[in-house]
Amino acid sequence: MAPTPTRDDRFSFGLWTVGWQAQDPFGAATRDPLDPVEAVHRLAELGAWGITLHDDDLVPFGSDDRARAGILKRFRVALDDTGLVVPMITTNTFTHPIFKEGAFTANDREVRRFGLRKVLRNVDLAAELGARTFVMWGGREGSEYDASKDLHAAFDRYREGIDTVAGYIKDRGYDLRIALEPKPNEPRGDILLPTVGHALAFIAGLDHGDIVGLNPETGHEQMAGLNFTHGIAQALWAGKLFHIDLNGQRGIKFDQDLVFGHGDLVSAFFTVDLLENGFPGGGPRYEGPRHFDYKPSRTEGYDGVWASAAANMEMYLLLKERATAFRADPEVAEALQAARVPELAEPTIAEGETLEDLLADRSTFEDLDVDAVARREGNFVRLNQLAMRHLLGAN
Ligand code: GLT
Ligand code: MN
Ligand code: MN
Repeated sequence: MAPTPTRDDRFSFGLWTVGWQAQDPFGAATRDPLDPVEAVHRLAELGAWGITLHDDDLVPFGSDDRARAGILKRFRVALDDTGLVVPMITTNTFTHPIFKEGAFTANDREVRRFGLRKVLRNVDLAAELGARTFVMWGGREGSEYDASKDLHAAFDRYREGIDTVAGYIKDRGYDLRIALEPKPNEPRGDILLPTVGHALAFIAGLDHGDIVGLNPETGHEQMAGLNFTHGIAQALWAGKLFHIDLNGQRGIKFDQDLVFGHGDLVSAFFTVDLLENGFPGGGPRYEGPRHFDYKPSRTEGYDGVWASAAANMEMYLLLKERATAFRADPEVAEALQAARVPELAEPTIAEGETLEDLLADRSTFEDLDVDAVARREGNFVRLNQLAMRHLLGAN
């Protein structure tokens, strides 16, 4: 029996996900536009808790203030009717041709100033709708040609832009944090801040880095051949996992944005295990929304769109059940011991031990039977097979 989502699961979806009309670089849209109000109602019926959006997903680019107010009012009514919340808002700085060369790092200063104004206006909207996270995906911040960009200046301008937005959030007293979303490429040939690691290093150099963290996306790390669970683990360890974009990807290729778990299923299992059960030896936990950023396949009509939205939540809940059973299994506990997993939580230098003590401890070096220690087995494969049994429901 498939589990059913409830509000308590805190599942959220981008309006641009179910609302994607399936236009791609090779073909026109295969679906009619989706009314955002219908999206709110359908997602609520399916058991979602939140909906997220770019400014332009809801209010078409260039709308005047009156039209904007009317659209927002109608959307708010749908939220009130359904109880759906808006936990995150993001800005579109990539669709309009003005952003073809970037927003915060465009060579053209007028573009940068326009980009900042668009983002700041959207920060106000985020606060107005009660969002707690402001995602910034700089999809157009990058280049195709290395000669076209002074990279030193680009990082300066990127820092200036993010610090300006963060400073504005603080000045206005908004209860909002920025989450940067890394991606290695697409739509630009190479995008700045391509991975979780690059973004973490960038945040460390900001003036207002205390309210800037990450929104890692499963497929984006996997496009770079990286281990997504390792990426979110390091973000958590650094206290920077502010938000998450869950989806599916199969290998190093274009951004597939598949349903969560429909790409690398084994990796998805360990992602859910970390999000739901935390690190085996304790540590920071992810408390934010379980947000899906996927694209319903171009082959699907609206029946398929809603089926795929439900599939994301079902995959997550199925994996949660399996991961919980994995952690509760006494055989797994024993296999973890055999693999010395708990031992890693023990500091290498004992409490109260000095470096001089270590240097004087002949058992650590001079008298150590190096060959005997080298012969110890890892016992990792048996542990992993137990995880696979749980994943496949064979336990
Ligand atoms: C765009 C991108 C996503 C980002 C969105 C947030 S925009 O749809 O493909 O990965 O999360 O700006
Ligand atoms: Mn995303
Ligand atoms: Mn993506």
